[in-house]
Amino acid sequence: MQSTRAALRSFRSLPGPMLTGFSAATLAAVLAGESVGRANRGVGPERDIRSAELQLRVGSRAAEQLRVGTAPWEVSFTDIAERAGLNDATVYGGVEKKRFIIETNGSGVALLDYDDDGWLDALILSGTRLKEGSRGTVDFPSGSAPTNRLYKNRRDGTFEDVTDAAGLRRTGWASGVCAGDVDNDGRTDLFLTYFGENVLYRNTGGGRFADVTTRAGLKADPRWGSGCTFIDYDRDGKLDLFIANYLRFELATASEPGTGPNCLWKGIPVNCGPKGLPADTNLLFRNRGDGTFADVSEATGVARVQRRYPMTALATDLDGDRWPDIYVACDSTAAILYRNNRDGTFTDAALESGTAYGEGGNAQAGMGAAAGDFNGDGLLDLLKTHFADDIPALYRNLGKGLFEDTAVAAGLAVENRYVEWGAGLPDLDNDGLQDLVYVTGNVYPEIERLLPHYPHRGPRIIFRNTGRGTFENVTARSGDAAIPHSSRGAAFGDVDNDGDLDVLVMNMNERPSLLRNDYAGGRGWIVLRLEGTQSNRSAIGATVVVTSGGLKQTRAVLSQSSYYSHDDLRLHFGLGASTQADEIAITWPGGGMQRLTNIAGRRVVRIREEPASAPSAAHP
Ligand SMILES: [Ca+2]
Ligand SMILES: [Ca+2]
Ligand SMILES: [Ca+2]
Ligand SMILES: [Ca+2]
Repeated sequence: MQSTRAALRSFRSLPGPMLTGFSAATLAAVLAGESVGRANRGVGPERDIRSAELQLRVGSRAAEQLRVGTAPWEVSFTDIAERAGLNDATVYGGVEKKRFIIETNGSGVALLDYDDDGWLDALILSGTRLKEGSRGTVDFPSGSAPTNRLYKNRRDGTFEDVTDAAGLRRTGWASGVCAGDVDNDGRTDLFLTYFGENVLYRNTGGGRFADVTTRAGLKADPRWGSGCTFIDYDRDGKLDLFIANYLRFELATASEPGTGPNCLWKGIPVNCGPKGLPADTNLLFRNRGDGTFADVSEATGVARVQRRYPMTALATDLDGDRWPDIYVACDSTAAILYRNNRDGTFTDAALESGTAYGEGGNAQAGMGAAAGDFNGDGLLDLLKTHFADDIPALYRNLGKGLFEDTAVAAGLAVENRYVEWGAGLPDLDNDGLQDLVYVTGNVYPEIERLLPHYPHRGPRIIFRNTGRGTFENVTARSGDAAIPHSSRGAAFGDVDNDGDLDVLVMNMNERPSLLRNDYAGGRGWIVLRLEGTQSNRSAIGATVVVTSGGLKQTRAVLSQSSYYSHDDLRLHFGLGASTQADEIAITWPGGGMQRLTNIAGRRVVRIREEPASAPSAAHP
């Protein structure tokens, strides 16, 4: 960090013509990347500056090109949900008015191949609705109560509703979904959180799931489950389970809209909270390997973190020590980074890592979280979405567990009218540069009549990665992505197996959107399907660096990210002009490393963990 600061100081004193079109923060980002990357080799600030100067010469020309909007964008989305048969409207509280906070947060979605036929299936979680003027739930006619829906991919652009056949019909206030193979039998299992009782579904094969919550020892008093993620925190090859709890909420005694300082937005009466409502604590369960889990929330220090409103959870190694950490986006409070201490305990390192707050040191309303490598340096960066009047945080990974919010420098400050939810860093045009997507929707539908600047429904915001550490808002050039909805969860995966990433989106009180990517260019791609042997079989927690044509990209196999959602476990990489991945470097969740070279693209490559890569390769 010292060398970064020194380089910045020197750089700011340089004469000016090169600086046209760049903010000081952008320069800082360019420079910091250089000096941090070089720090280990003891190269001083002078060389950093020359190198940054070179980058700027190139960058200025490109910035000029961007200003006149000549850069082609070959991605367009078509919402195929209706024609594909994803027609069941989600029910989530009031449509035009939200009386209580439980009606506002909505739920996640998942893209998973539950029947292992190589085609992604779609899971959409649902809530329910309160009776008008009452605190009781609507009495839906028998068989028509809202439920989570599982749609099987028929491989022809259409889907079949298999909710009942799969045993997944369930009515309640669902929040999040996380997925992983908890019993290492090769079938992906599911955990769902609720305002109510959470559920563990074991995938029993034959297209069916069984509710094993009680047998697994996970039956508990109702709380408000929010984010969740499977994580093998002790690296024994068995997936453990982290569960976030949003806050403590009692519907029977909850305050009515407008009845206190935390029940107003811009002076207008709205549903109360989260501020003013009591916080809860988070949970961690260790997988005993016999189908049951032990509550280790206290012993691991997970429950020690208090006074937060935790939402989406994301587990991966964030500080490069090959032990998985947990990042939790928290509403209206500091985010949590549970750093894995490698001894069965966690410490909240969000503050010291730079990921607790925004650029200005302020607490933000964290909703969604995503991990990716936007600047291609081989380190996983973090994206976190927030409330209206705010922009997402883009935490650039500086290495060694340190991050810096570069959202403004990266060009994300061009839009702030919308509440931001599900998010990701997918490479939508296969150019090897990870693009940036978030979906939007206000939590106060009744506001837009009075304040049209804050619409109930918002577009899905699409930013393309320019390759220079910045993003360009291409929403208006991305087809149906711009059609407004009040969205929450979003999941990324290649639903039609044509080599580009599609997006499944949860819409409040509407059918979901299935945004088919109609990418028209011919760039290469590769999809990696990882299978752990020593490590957990679904490889949750693995990190992969793909090098192709001089570009480096990093991705992690995640159990949850975006907003309460689950992406395809297979990792997609754009290859640009290359036809192959020159190198694939995998860090398995058990800590072992594996390298493959010259792997041909335009296909799904299945990679099994080599026994030789087992935990001996890891350092403590
Ligand atoms: Ca399938
Ligand atoms: Ca399983
Ligand atoms: Ca891209
Ligand atoms: Ca596709």
